[in-house]
Amino acid sequence: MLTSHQIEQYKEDGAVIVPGILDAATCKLMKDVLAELVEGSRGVTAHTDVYDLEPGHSAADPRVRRIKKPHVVNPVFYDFAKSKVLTDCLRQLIGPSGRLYGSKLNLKSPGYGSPVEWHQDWAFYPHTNDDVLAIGVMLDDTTVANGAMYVIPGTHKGPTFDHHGPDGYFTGGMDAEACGVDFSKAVACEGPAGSCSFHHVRTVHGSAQNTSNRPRGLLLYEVAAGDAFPIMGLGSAYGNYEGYKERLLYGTETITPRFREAPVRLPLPPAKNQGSIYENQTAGKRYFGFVEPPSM
Ligand SMILES: O=C(O)CCC(=O)C(=O)O
Repeated sequence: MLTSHQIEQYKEDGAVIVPGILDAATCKLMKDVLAELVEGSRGVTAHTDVYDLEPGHSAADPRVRRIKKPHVVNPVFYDFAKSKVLTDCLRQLIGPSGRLYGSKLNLKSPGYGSPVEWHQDWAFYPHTNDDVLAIGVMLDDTTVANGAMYVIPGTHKGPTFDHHGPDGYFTGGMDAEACGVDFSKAVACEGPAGSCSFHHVRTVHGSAQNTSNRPRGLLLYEVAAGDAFPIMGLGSAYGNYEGYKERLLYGTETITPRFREAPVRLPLPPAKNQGSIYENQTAGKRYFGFVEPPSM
């Protein structure tokens, strides 16, 4: 359970970091599964439904940027999303029911793990109300050096920023110069392995390249209140209504969405570079530096 101080911080800042949520045994299991998955990526040469690859990936030197939908790939990831320790926290932050909209496991390998440009998740998946958040489960000790995610406190109460390029297409990234956000206020979500960050769906966030010699694994669960309905429809996240119902993590199902006003910009026309946020953002401007990794 979260303390009243932690709940207050989430409401005020749009993010809170809570240590000690993922137990060491489950963390090890997840990392073992992850190591096997990375090993398996030697057999692929392009992005797949499971792998998003770093530039320079090869069979000899496998470089995975993201495991897509880990909750589908191995039950250890779905089971933890449904665990009491997480759903107790979710109840306190988004209310009496919650649904897993999606999951992803972003790896930042030592030396080259890619940055993620500033964005709001809300720009990708607006809902009928904004009781929607992402949980970042830290699988490694996480600091600025190995690419901790940054959040800009208070931005969840402000506008929904433009995530489109000059040609009008969605890029999934903000123009850091034009948007007027004060990035000097960024707070790094640091913590020992097993810590979780909870960030509001409208909170501006991003992260730099990992230039350290330590990995940074961040398992992200995107969770919407059970009565927050995705404005873009069920298709891309759930497939269909059966899939939608199956992803209720806790609470009671409803077909009565709750509406609460929040500024929305649709992610349309869709990004020219499809596949993942990394691909979408290649069409936009860069804020975080990126040093091309040496290939083997
Ligand atoms: O991996 C990170 O540091 C940030 C991830 C993120 O914001 C995303 O994948 O949408």
